[in-house]
Amino acid sequence: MDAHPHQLARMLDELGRVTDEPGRLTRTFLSPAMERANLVVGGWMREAALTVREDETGNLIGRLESPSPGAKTLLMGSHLDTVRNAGRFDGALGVVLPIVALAELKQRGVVLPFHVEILGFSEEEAVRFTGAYIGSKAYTGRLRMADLKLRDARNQTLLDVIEAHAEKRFKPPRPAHRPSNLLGYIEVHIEQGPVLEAKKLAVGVVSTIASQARGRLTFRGKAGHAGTTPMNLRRDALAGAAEFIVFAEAFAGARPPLVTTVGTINVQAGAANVIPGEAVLSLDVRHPNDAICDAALAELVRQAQRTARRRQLQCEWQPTMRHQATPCSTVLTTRLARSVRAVQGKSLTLISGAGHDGVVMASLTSIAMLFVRCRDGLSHHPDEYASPKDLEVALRVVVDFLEKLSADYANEPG
Ligand code: HGY
Ligand code: MN
Ligand code: MN
Repeated sequence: MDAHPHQLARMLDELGRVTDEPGRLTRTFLSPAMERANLVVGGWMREAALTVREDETGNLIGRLESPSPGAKTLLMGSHLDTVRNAGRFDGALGVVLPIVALAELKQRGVVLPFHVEILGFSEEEAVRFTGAYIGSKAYTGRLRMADLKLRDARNQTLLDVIEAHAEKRFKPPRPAHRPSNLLGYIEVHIEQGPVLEAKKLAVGVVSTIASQARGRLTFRGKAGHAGTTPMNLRRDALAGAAEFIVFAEAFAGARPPLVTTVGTINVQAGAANVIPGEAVLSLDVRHPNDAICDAALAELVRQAQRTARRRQLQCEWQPTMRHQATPCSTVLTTRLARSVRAVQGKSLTLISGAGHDGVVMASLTSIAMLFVRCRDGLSHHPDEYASPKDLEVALRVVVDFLEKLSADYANEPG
């Protein structure tokens, strides 16, 4: 793995071609493409002299032992799964960049005084199973029996899928490390937003990962014949859902930086000549502040119920995910910002509207995030793009961070 400036870009291009869906990038939990991705990234980890293992939930774990056995461990990583028709940087960047950084330090003969573990989490995007963060929850010992009952579109439970993959019985694992043995977790990720581009900066650091609530809203009415049922006698579930979707958009639009998204809708009977008897939609609500996120969600659900009553529909809300706003560690983020300034001249601190594995890793250790500019702030889209130049800046920052951390650690390993 040569430290060619475009090496990182080329690796992400290659990994971006590992997909479950020919013609577009989709990798979902424990899918064939995820297995191939683990083989490709695991090979790069081995080239960088890491030992490589995969845990029962498909997390890829590369470890570089320091010569001092009693040393602490620095964790770095992100997720290797993707949304449907994804970009090639979301998640993958945070796994591949640290590998290239360690390979470069190795080439320069630098021996780190602490262990490093690079993590490729097996599921962050909640595409196959709602609830998200299966990989980092397993790694931090936060996977619960209730999670194992989640069902995918083929009605398979998470437990079935894990046991079929692991070819043995599975129960939620304990944390991979004791907090006292860890130096922290660093996640490099594209910003997936417009701020760095607007500020003409390649990289920045994250203060907080926004509060996030997700769930399912079901509107139930009465199916009927599209040709013979007068409009005033209908109880059209999809029309009720549509009225709610427009309300939710306007509600958030009037309250920035609140954001609400209806990303999926499932209509029954789903035929052109049948009045929809049921419409099930996903609702994703986010805000940097937990209380405002909670209040907004409550008002949106109340509005859905008011709309349903007026249209003689039923309406049911089922929460599927709730993550509080997650502050990054000031100490670790200050260290990271110091390296950003050393490489870029100045740093910028921003809030992450996107969720990240750091939300879960924060339950185990201090976290810090390095954001990398992406064109037009576009993500969760095949045109997602971070330039080789910006990738190189991020790589320089991480190498500088590791060098400075080793110098400090060597003096006070405590
Ligand atoms: O939805 C998110 O914020 C992340 O991309 N999973
Ligand atoms: Mn994502
Ligand atoms: Mn991501």
